[in-house]
Amino acid sequence: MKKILLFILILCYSLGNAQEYLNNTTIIPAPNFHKATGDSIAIKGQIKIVFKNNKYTLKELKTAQLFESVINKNTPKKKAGILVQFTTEPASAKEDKEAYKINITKKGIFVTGQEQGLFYAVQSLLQLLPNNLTVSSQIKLPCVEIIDQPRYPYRGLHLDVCRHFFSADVIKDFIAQMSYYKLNNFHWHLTDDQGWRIEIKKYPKLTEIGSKRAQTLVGNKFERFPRFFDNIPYGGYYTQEEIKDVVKFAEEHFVNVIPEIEMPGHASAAVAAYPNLACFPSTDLKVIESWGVFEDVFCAGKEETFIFLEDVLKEVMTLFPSEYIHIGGDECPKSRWEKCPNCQKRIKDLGLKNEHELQSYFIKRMEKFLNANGRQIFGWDEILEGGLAPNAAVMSWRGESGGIAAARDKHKVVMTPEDYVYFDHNQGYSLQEPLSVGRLTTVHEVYNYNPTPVDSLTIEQQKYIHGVQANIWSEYVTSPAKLNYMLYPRLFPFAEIAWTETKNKNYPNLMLKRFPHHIEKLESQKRLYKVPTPFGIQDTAIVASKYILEMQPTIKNGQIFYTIDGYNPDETASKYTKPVTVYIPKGEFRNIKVVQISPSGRRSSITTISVKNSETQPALAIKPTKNGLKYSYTNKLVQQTLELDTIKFTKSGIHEGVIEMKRYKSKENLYMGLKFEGYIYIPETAQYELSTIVDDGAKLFIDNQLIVDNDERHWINEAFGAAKLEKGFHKINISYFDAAGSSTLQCFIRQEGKEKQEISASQLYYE
Ligand code: NAG
Repeated sequence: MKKILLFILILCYSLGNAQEYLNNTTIIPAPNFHKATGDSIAIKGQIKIVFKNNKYTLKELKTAQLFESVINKNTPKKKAGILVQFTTEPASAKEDKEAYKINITKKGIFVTGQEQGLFYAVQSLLQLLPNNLTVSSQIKLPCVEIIDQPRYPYRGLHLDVCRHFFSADVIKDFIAQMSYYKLNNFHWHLTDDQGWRIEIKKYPKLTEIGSKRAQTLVGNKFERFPRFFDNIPYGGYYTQEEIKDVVKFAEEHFVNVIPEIEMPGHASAAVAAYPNLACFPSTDLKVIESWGVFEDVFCAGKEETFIFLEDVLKEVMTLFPSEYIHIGGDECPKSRWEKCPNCQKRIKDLGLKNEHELQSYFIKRMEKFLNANGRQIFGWDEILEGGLAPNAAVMSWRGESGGIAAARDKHKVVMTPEDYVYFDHNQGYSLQEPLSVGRLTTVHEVYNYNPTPVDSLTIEQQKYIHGVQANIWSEYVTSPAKLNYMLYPRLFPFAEIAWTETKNKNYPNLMLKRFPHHIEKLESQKRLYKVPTPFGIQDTAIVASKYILEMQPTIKNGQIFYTIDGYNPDETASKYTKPVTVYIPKGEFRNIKVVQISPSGRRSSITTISVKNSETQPALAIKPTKNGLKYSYTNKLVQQTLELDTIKFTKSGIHEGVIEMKRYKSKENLYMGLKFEGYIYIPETAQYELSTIVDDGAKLFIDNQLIVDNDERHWINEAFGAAKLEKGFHKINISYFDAAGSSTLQCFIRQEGKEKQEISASQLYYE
């Protein structure tokens, strides 16, 4: 009995502890064990780190000096009188080389780990220091015990430098930022249709011709705003010297650099430089000036293609020590191969079934070459089509299905699904965001993503999930400032899902304790970031007679303002200091709008909470049909129609974004469609313009009449339609088709002469 009691006591203690244990930390990603005593230690002067038994490597010494220099720069020029001791551990196959321990007591700071572990320990120590250090009488550190190691061995960030180029200095800064948040793989996307960015000595035209384009598309691929070309030549590439320097810098930060040389698709820049590598050589081949998928790919029939690529990879291997080389493999149209006599001959000679098998042949051949040189390949999940190369590792970007299939097949997998970890997507409603590729990926969505698909894989298969990677594609990322904006703050939840065990994640703690600390640091560095929305609210629509507005800032000294008059809030609006009750008289509705403003005057997206009391419908309400709002999907491959669950709109508001038909993932098939039916309320009889943005095709019907047709164009596009609509309810019906397996549909409406509005979750009502 006593034992049971004791067990219950321990259980209660540890459960309580699990929630509380992070309260005092400022570390991102959250350490996997963290215990604070509540005391602190004051560093009142200069420190000198001692290595136990005087054992250390040069890298370990550098790590120690990094910490020393930050402390000693900011403390008086006298001895601190505390012990700072590093204990180095020799590399061992048993222990995780990235693990570390920190013990801060009243006596001093004690750190243990192998080379990389020590480096991460110092990143944690740096994050425990107050921001805005200046020389003062002392620096305080909390007394804590930390025992930490990563959940995944692969924690990556990808950057596309082809659509827009970033200098070697920007790349180094990017890598330094990564390592501060304990990310360890930088995937450098070096070649694409819009530019070849790596010097290859044997093929100088790759950079002479391939790194330059005549002009660039301004504005979006779709026609929300006018689109035009800027008529300004654009270019840039890294010399081999610069690359060596970046790789060395990354090594010092324990970041492995994985170069990507795209093949067989996304190769327009290469074939513009060397037209003989295309199926149909022509002087018309040029470096592409807009975005999308293009048809002139590497010819898979000619031997010279393979000779060229092997030569390129030989030089790449001398520059990058990484075990893995990324060979791309995504989005390769087969239209040229279908007509190319060389490709068709190869298909025939090898007895291949089709062009997919030809692509598979291509990848396998490149893998063989790289394997023979002691390297392994990474490819996007399209490399599964037509048969996976024997040792290839897969990056699953079109949802998780590719990764699941590869893991079941015992291949290494890195999860990088576009729905959760594409940092080129919007961070808020598109009309409040700078131009981007579209879609919506919020901090909350990133944080909720679990890279291991526990329901689809056995424990044994789960071991093949090596980690997770966030991708930044740069079609619309035109400057280093915008790069930071897209990265922050999403990097924070991302680092945590990559490092911290699921059971140790704590969303309120991240948002309320650690976001403010790290965002303050960004402010002090004058680094651009997206201001997060306050904690506790989200875009939603509910039916009620009163609403209690209760929220907390997610940035230090963040001010929150709100309106109930429908206007967008700014500093002139009501300032939020404590919970506010908003009453809604019968028959009326209120749109409560909230904004958070940083001390430097930067602002978050506006959150809208629509509350209605009674049956009166506000403008643009979408009401469920008799059976609720229905989503169904058709599966193009097997020609069947399945009905999904009726979507119910609950108080918490299950939809954060636009009428989202993303989030539905077809597990096995890549082609799918979705249908949506409901009613839209039109407040005034007038002429309306409607539009939809989707990747790839959509049709919007009002009262059974086709109004908007996006066609089945590939790539995100916006299509328009117009209709005269009478005041009152109209049936709205949208169906869409998506080739990649997951997508977002956005719908807009504009009354003639008025502002365009997104038909969004805040206009969706449930009964
Ligand atoms: C995909 C493309 C990429 C593009 C991006 C935009 C992959 C693997 N391929 O269509 O070239 O820049 O998405 O989000 O992501």
